[in-house]
Amino acid sequence: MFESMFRRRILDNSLGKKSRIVLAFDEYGESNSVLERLNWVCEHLGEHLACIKIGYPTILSTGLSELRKIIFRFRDENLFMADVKMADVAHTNSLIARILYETGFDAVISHGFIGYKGGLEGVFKEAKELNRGVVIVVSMSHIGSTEFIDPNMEKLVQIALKHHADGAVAPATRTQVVKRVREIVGNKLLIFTPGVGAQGADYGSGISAGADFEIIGRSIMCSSNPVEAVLEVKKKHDRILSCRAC
Ligand code: BMP
Repeated sequence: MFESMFRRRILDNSLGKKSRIVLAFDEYGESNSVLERLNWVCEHLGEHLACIKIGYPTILSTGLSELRKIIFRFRDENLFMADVKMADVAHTNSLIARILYETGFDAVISHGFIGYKGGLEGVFKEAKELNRGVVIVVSMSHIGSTEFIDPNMEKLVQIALKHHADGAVAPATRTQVVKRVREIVGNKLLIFTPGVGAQGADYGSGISAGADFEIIGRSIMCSSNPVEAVLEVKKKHDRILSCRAC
């Protein structure tokens, strides 16, 4: 199976750091304090994280040029994923993806429901040219996902597979969806599961359902001791993974 650079790097990182955690960094507010917080995360939590996912609240607070400096400072030991859930026409998606990859992001998240022709193709084109990652949302952790997205989940997974995405986002809050995605994709896609912690799913619920990674934000970032919180999650994941191996 063809292994993209992002897939290889995140799996190596995960193995080396013994971590299935993708930290959702969604800090916002005054630019310098957000940047300082990100710097702190890279220095103190980075050794325990498979990847750092940065979302709109942060990107809109800091802008890209300062963010770029931090990403470039820490990118040898850390992976960075831009969570902008693209959902535009190909030309615009292509510009957004290029700007984010040039900022140093290793992967971008895009919605799948826009379809490939004239939509997702812009993202895949940039990813291919710059050898970076694409992760497709196939189901979401909030209940509204069952209205429009989930009835099309299997088609979204097929688009991700057909165009060689690196991974899919599926909800730890509805583990039957994660299990079904795993049944369809085998080991061809990495599965990233948000919804753990602050949104109510237990630590480890995504991994137990067959996901590769859990996306976790507030329950780590808002805890009084984020390092301890990360270590607690890792312990939970270790227990589940060692049971899976027996
Ligand atoms: P938290 O653990 O604080 O709820 O953060 C979850 C993160 O995952 C947020 O960055 C959110 O935007 C993202 N996310 C989600 O919660 N549900 C989805 O279906 C897809 C996401 O990317």
